[in-house]
Amino acid sequence: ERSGNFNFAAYHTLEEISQEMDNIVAEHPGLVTKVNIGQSFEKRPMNVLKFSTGGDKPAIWLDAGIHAREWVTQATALWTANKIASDYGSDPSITSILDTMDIFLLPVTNPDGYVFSQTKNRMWRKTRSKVSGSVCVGVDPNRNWDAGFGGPGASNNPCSDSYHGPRANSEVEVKSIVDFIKSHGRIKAFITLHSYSQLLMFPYGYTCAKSDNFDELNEVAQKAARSLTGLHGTKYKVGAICSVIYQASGSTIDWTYSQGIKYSFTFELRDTGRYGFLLPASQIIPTAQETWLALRTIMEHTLNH
Ligand code: ING
Ligand code: ZN
Repeated sequence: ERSGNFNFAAYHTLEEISQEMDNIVAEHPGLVTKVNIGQSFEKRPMNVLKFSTGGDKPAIWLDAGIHAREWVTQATALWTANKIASDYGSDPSITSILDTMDIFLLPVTNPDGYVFSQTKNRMWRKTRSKVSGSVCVGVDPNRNWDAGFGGPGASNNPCSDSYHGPRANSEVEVKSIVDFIKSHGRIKAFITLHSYSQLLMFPYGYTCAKSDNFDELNEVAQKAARSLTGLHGTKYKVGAICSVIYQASGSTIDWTYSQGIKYSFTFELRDTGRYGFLLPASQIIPTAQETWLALRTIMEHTLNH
């Protein structure tokens, strides 16, 4: 199947997503490559698309699907990959971003959970790792990072959907990203996609203290949300994780921020609860289109700072 025939307005199996990633690579040689950063608990590959015009440049990271059931995020990430690959060279914004920076895009951060949510339990959120001493399976990978690990807003009960795990980085999916980010060393922006609630957030989550560049992050995020809203009228709330939703420790962007990645953001995509995680497939493309305008705003700001 060619990328030109891929139906972005449908939810796909992990295998179909992997196949489409290969198609995007095949259709854009010299721009897109596939980088394996590790494997999941159940030994599925964690494949990242690298968009690069050559060499190793400072980079932007974008991931989706750390929570299995948030299907619009994996779908949006794949649409975005195709958008970046197709429009490089014709869209001035994408072109100037990629002339100076690389983009790394991981569409399915939690492949085991995604397969489980497709085949066994649509509402699955966590990883599928075995927890010793418990009948319950899986760890919340958005509580497993080494930033305020085990603090408020995470559970020590293995049966909870926000179980933080036995120790920071216990989840191989988290550890694989940690190792990649550390060894790369020049990630300038880190953006992670969740759903749902229509929020654009930045650090911190583990504490309600203000981050060093709070004013700058707030300004960028407000601008990004305005451009998103401009397309279809979708309204977003913007702010620090702790004030916009709740205190949550061990989450992704608190760790990336602690590593010096100043532009660390988390989206909660559509909707606000009418369909929730079961967002109709007819909303994938409009969601991806509007989200792209916000992503682009953040990337352009990163490029210019
Ligand atoms: N909500 C997020 C959660 O993990 C969140 C909210 C995002 C918390 C970023 C901390 C950091 O609870 C969903 N829907 O996953
Ligand atoms: Zn989530």
